[in-house]
Amino acid sequence: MMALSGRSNVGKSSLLNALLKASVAAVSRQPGCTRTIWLYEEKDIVWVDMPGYGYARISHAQRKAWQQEIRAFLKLVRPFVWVLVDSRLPPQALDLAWVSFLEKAQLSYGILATKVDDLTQAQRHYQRKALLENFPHASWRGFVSARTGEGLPALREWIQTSFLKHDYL
Ligand SMILES: Nc1nc2c(ncn2[C@@H]2O[C@H](COP(=O)(O)OP(=O)(O)O)[C@@H](O)[C@H]2O)c(=O)[nH]1
Ligand SMILES: [Mg+2]
Repeated sequence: MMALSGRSNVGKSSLLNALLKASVAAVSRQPGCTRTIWLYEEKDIVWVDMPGYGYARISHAQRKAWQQEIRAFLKLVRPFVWVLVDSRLPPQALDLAWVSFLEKAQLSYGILATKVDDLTQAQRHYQRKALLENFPHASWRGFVSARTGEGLPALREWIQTSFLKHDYL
């Protein structure tokens, strides 16, 4: 099982759509569109789409309730967790805080830097180094674009050759 986590609007639902090659996950320009935990079954993997963190326009109480639900779900079910970060931004405090929660809960995780179609080659080079420096304990790190499909073959390759063959399941 693999769960997609990350700030609202980082591209979780879009990436899931691109991976599953079907418009199954709700995608919206409006943050906070994914309002519950969704499960999608692929051949060997169950994918989890979840509400994002850090969306300011829902009530504090609602956000807190989602966060508690998500944390409880992850601790109980213990999926591999993908942390999606926006490749166009420097590392965000919320992302670093989320990773430290995952590490404390001893959940395995990987980093996917989204929307790489918006980066120049020089920016990719710079961001690649930043990802390694900021997330040294991630099982895997990669750039992806739901829009162009860039990075998806490498991601699938890692899932097939490392994840599914080892003891993450
Ligand atoms: N340029 C670019 N935009 C993207 C990409 N993936 C998603 N987006 C846009 O980012 C916004 C949020 O996407 P969504 O998948 O709903 O994010 P979520 O809130 O994390 O589930 C939408 O406007 C998407 O069109 C991508 O690969 N490249
Ligand atoms: Mg979503």
